Amino acid sequence: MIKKTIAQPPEKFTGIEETQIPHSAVGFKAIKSALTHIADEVGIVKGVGLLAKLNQKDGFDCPGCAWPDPDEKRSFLAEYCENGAKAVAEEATKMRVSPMFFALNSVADLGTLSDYELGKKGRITNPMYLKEGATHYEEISWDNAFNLIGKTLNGLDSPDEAVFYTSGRTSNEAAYLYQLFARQYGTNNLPDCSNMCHESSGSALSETVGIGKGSVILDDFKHADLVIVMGQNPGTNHPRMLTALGETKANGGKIISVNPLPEVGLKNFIEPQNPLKWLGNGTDLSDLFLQVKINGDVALLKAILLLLLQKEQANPGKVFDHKFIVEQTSGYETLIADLRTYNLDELVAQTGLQFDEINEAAEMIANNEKIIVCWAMGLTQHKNGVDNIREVVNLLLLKGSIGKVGAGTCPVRGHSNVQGDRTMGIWEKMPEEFLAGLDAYFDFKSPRKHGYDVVKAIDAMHKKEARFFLGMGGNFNSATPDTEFTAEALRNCDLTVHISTKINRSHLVHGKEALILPCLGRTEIDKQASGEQFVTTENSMGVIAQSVGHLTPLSEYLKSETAIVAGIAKATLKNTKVDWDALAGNYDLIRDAVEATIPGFDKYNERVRVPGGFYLPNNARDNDFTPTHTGKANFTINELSDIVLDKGHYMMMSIRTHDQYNTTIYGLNDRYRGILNERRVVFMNQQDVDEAGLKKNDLIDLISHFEGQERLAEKFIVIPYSIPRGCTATYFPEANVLVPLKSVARISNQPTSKTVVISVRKSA
Ligand SMILES: Nc1nc2c(c(=O)[nH]1)N[C@H]1C(S)=C(S)[C@@H](COP(=O)(O)OP(=O)(O)OC[C@H]3O[C@@H](n4cnc5c(=O)[nH]c(N)nc54)[C@H](O)[C@@H]3O)O[C@H]1N2
Ligand SMILES: Nc1nc2c(c(=O)[nH]1)N[C@H]1C(S)=C(S)[C@@H](COP(=O)(O)OP(=O)(O)OC[C@H]3O[C@@H](n4cnc5c(=O)[nH]c(N)nc54)[C@H](O)[C@@H]3O)O[C@H]1N2
Ligand SMILES: [Mo]
Repeated sequence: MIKKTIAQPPEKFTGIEETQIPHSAVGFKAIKSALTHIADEVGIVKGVGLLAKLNQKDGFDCPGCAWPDPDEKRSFLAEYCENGAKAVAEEATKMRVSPMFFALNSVADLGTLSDYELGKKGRITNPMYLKEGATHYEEISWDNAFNLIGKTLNGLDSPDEAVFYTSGRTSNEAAYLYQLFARQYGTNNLPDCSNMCHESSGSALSETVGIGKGSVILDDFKHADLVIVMGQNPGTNHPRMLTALGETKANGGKIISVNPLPEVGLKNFIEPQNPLKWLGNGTDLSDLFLQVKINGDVALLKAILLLLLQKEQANPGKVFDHKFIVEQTSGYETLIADLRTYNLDELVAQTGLQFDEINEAAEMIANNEKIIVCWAMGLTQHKNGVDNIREVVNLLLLKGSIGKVGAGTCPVRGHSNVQGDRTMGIWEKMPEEFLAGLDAYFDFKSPRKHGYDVVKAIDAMHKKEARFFLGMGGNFNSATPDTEFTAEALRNCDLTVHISTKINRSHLVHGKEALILPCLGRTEIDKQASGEQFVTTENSMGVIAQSVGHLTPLSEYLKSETAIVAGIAKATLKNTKVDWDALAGNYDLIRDAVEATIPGFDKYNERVRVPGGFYLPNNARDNDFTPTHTGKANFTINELSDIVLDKGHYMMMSIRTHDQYNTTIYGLNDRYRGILNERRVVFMNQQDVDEAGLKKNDLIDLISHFEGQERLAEKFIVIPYSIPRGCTATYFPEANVLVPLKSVARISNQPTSKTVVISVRKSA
């Protein structure tokens, strides 16, 4: 087994405490927690002023999740949530990581800190450089940093030896320039966090309904008869979604949640807007909770489809929308023929649920027409992640529940601009139409060979077929699977560069040489040659809106992401016809280029200046499925999960706590699951704990098994929890070392962070 290095967070035990799992999400405690983080990190006066600008039409887009803001009036308290406030606190912190800090702390010293401790050191103030063989980062000028990058890139044998990663906080303007630079340099190696996030959704939705994005808008939640929330924990990861679910309920709609865990946010919710309600009982959300086994969703959906078919036969024309099926879809007969080959009892057994529960869900679906299905990582991060979503689409198409008010697909995005970055061309395989548009406008020829996604990029760096890594945000070392393998891949590079706001583990796992380039955050004023700039983002429902920073930048040495890309491009590209200074000096010019090269951005500069922004076109929302390969919405045939657990093996999902933003650890509590002050825990079913001869709070090692290989993560505290037999849960990124790089979803090549087969043993 591979040796543990500083690529993994150290095993620091912080003194676990348990607390009662709360009855409701949000409410008074959430507001208190938000304000505590703001007061501690930013200071209360500045912090509250900042929150007043969060998600307001003249303010900045929350750097937290991609959940949309209401189109209509926005209330002061409602438009941010506890975790949005934490995201702001994290960025606007008073703490600084200066050149002095790096002089005092070697890379090895920093490696002994936990991710939580690293993050709390504060914002990076100056560009930093790690010489070959050096132990400490030292200050470097921007010009020297850009020249080093240019020299390294120009020294590679082929542009395909460079990898340009993007995390999803990058604005549309910076993302557009970044992909333009990568393509002018000569590669499509543009992997992004989306490869690990909603890639399965994009693959499934493009094929079935002709657009890789969701079809609903926020208002649809007010009109839905039924919302099904699958594999998602909105109470923690998209708290403002609870308001939308509350509206569904207030208007008489019903909610089904499908999750291996009884997540608090899906049970009950206390509105933050109305202080009079803070101490009340809140709104009950889920009408039916299906505690499915990890990876049991295809079986569950197939069982539901089979039951719907039976109900349709008993009551012809009452369950399926035949008009929609005939006019708008392709593959109905094949789907029905395939469904009939399944045995209901076998399907039910794979879900871990009772027949009656599934039948109740099928009844609710049969009796309602306007259905929204929401999902996130619980469906996408599996070997059959694409199948999960295609099966969701099968259900919606049978009901005609797409392309009309109150109905449709709702993949809930993660990073606040991950969807926009894709729209801007951050993808290793952008279609010909996009590339041709870029070529025509900028008068060059972009490469056509597909680039590396995240998994392929790691593999290429590991094989030394790629030797340069640039991260536009993110934390590549810690967010990706197979931590020690990925770390070796990064260490194989000649140069690793990170454009970051805060210090993270990827800065410590470096190539021969390394750079950290500090950038402005969304909360800060972005002043360029033509004056103060705003940037734009796209939320989960396709709204493009502006985001304006309000704080004075924390250091005079910070540059905007756009300016950094322009600096790198100028130092690298010899024959570019692009006026990089002009674009970086006035973001309106970037938006003009976007308008000219990407459909849906007509009058971009004008429309984005209207408060609230504008919607991008969405064929599925408009009930038009002609962009698919058949010209219709496609039913698909999907296979059941073929993973069979050996005796003593468990399925492990790696999930987020309530106090983290991906690899950024805000705090050590997972309040909604009753765990305080500790991250190294493993949730197990009580009967599994008993059968394994373990007890609560025992320390165990986790060993993952994949194609005859084993991977080890030591010392996790056993927590008996309400989770189906054979299922376990750990936190990301501590458990990433267990996720094998080659364990990926079919078609989308997305890492299977939620289907990891493990065994356990008592720690020595
Ligand atoms: N505060 C905060 N907000 C965030 C983030 C954050 O880290 N912190 N991250 C952002 C990002 S990038 C993303 S992608 C989203 C992530 O948002 P989520 O997808 O909600 O995040 P996860 O914690 O990965 O939770 C997945 C949920 O799926 C369930 N699940 C796991 N496996 C299965 C399964 O096989 N079937 C079913 N039905 N359910 C399953 C888990 O129990 C869990 O409730 O949140 C975004 N917002
Ligand atoms: N095991 C497991 N692994 C997972 C997941 C899982 O559920 N389980 N989820 C996956 C998912 S859904 C995702 S999206 C990825 C996330 O992968 P990434 O996006 O790569 O990771 P983050 O932790 O969000 O990145 C945090 C870093 O971004 C930098 N940063 C923050 N704000 C800014 C900014 O405004 N500009 C710039 N340039 N930098 C900034 C900071 O330095 C911070 O340390 O992880 C994936 N990995
Ligand atoms: Mo994500």
